Amino acid sequence: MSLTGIVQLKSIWSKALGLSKNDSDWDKDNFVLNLLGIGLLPTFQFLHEHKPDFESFEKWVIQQHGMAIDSSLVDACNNYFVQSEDSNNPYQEAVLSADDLKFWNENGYVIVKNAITFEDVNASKKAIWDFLQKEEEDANTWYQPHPDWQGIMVNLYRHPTLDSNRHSVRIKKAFEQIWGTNQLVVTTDKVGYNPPETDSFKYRGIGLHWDTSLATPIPFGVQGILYLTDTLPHQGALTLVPGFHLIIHEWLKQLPTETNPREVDLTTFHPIPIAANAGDLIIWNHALPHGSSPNRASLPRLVQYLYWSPPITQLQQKWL
Ligand SMILES: O=C(O)CCC(=O)C(=O)O
Repeated sequence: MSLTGIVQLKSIWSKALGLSKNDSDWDKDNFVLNLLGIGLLPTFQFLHEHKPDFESFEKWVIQQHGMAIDSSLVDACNNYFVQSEDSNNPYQEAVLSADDLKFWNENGYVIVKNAITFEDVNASKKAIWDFLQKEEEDANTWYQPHPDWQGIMVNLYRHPTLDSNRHSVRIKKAFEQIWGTNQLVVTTDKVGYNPPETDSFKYRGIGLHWDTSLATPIPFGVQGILYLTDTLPHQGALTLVPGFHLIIHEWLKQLPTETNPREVDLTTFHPIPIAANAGDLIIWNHALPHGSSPNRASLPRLVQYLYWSPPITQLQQKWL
């Protein structure tokens, strides 16, 4: 008898522990773990580290979610629907203007200005600085290693203010406008820390890439990044190729069969760094080549990764 009653947890647990070879329904795993507010990556990290029996795993899931999981949430997890929202929210008005949506369609990205408040920016930055045991005002601490700082990513997933950012009504509304539905679930993803390069510290991110399979047709999908520091173009800004979503299928078709699209030099397509302010959210179409960039400014870049998408999205099963 399962402690939580959430059917998909058994499959998640058995896959992570190598007890099942079935890896076909990771979209359902993702949905259930995001709906629970736990997230796929932290869960797999826990399972790989602790190799718990199923009961201990379920106890951990319950703990992550407070002391009990509401039965309506269990139903939503089992039936792949999103629980209804509070419809009395003043921010339910459109967040993206007609011009924003036109820009989005043409360029494949859009900036949501002031997606979270100044207070939430400060609380989020403090959460990251504290977690990393570094001081914003003391550059001597910026480069000290931390086990959960890998590349430009920081394995901090859950924190009250980061959770609250995920559920910002302005952010949710912007994604609703893009997807054309309010039946969406938010990812529980990492945060990012990218300090300025020095003589002894070099940028540790990766270049332009895609996080989706390039098997065609590429289903529509989005990604998002919330800037927590004002970010200049040369301050490690997100860099992407505007408009590439409009040509990607043609581009892939004309590549010689032996060419790996992920190894093609895309600089000829004029990638641009996206400068924006602390509290701004950038949403991009996942068909755009994108990546972070070296920080050649004087202050670190702090970010939170998050996006909303429908519970079960159509994905190419084959990774190309
Ligand atoms: O941190 C960034 O600017 C880019 C992040 C990225 O490449 C990703 O989310 O896939």
